[in-house]
Order: sequence, then structure tokens, then C-alpha cells
Amino acid sequence: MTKPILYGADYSVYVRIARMALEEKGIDYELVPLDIFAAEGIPAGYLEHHPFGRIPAFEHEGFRLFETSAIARYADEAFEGPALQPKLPRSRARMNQVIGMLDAYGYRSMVWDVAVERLEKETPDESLIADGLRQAERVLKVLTSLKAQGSWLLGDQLTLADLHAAPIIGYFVKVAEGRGLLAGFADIQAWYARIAARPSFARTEKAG
Ligand SMILES: N[C@@H](CCC(=O)N[C@@H](CS)C(=O)NCC(=O)O)C(=O)O
Repeated sequence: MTKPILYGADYSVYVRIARMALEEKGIDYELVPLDIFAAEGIPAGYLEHHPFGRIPAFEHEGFRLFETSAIARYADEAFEGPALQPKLPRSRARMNQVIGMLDAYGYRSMVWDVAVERLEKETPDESLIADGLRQAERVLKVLTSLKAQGSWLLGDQLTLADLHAAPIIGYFVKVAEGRGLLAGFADIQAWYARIAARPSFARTEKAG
């Protein structure tokens, strides 16, 4: 079997989600650097991999995919290694719900409106950050209510929900406001400490 290829950059939250799934499965993959924010623009030909010009994109023996959730599910289902999706329909639905919620309501508020705004802007938009924190608080509240008993979000099995949430929350806690808010959600804070201690998290940390 030839190595799957993932196109992306190590600064990207979504690339990290896909990489964590590949790492947790023990899949030997190649990360082809693709800087979506490069001053010279998106490299010629990349739109054939991702028509919307985002990262990551994935390729395995001629089979191309984009959308991180599809990549992660393919990695789980097409390769050997520990199962990253529950078998029971309700647990699986819960996993999909958590992933969908993070995509729809968590990523923008936690990563862009709070962390990127605080870290990257010379004059951060404080009202955007305040709105982002309010939304992030709701996400953490709901995550707390959805979390099953056990080490991981779905219980004792590490699943794609954990691997989806970790890079988003990992970006959020780069800033003091993110760390402060997370500290008010003890279960999720403890879960985050566990997932952040996994080799898959360390190996996908942005270099430098
Ligand atoms: N729905 C996409 C989202 C991917 C995404 O938004 N990636 C970001 C990097 S974390 C990106 O490429 N942003 C470039 C842009 O917004 O132009 C997925 O699940 O893969």
C-alpha cells in the first residue's frame, strides 16, 4: 500500500485534526506542505485537490478527498488500527453531533474570533472577542452536558470527537481568555489535559 498524502500546514486546526486521526491509527502518511495564506496565493493546481481552496486535502492511491471529517472517517475505516468510532448507533450519533457542533459553533468563535484576533491583530476587535467568548462558553457548556463518563468525550473509547475537539480547544487556550474560560469547566479541562498528553497531540504541534 502506498503512503496516503495529506496536503496542509502545521498551523492549521483542521489539518491537525486529520493528522491526529492518522497518527492515532498508526498510519504512515506524508504531509505535503501547503500554505493556504501564502503571499503569492494558493499554488497552481491545488484547486484540483480542494475546489474551495482550503486545507487539508487528502489522497490515497489515486483516491482524493477533502473535508476533514470525511478524511478522518476514511482513515478510521480503510486502515488497520484502533477503532476511532463507536459501534452503537447512539454513541456514534453523539460523536457526529459533537463534531458538527464544533464545526458550526466552536471553530469560528474559539479559533478566529478569540485566539487569532487576540494573537495576530495589532488592534484586536474587543467586541468580536467578547462575542466569541460568549459563544465559546455556550460550546463548553454543551460539551460538558454531552460528555459521557470516562476519560474521553464518548466514554472509555477515544473517538474522532476527541480528535476534532482537541486542536480547536488547543488553539483557544493559547490565549489567557481561553484558558480562563476553560478553567470554569472542570470536566472539559481535565479531558483536555488527557488528550493534550497523547503522543498524537505532541507530534502534530506546530513547529517553532
Ligand atoms: N470544512 C473544512 C474546513 C477547512 C478549513 O477551514 N481550513 C482552514 C485552515 S484551519 C483554511 O483552509 N482556511 C483558509 C481560508 O479560510 O481561506 C474541513 O472540514 O476541512
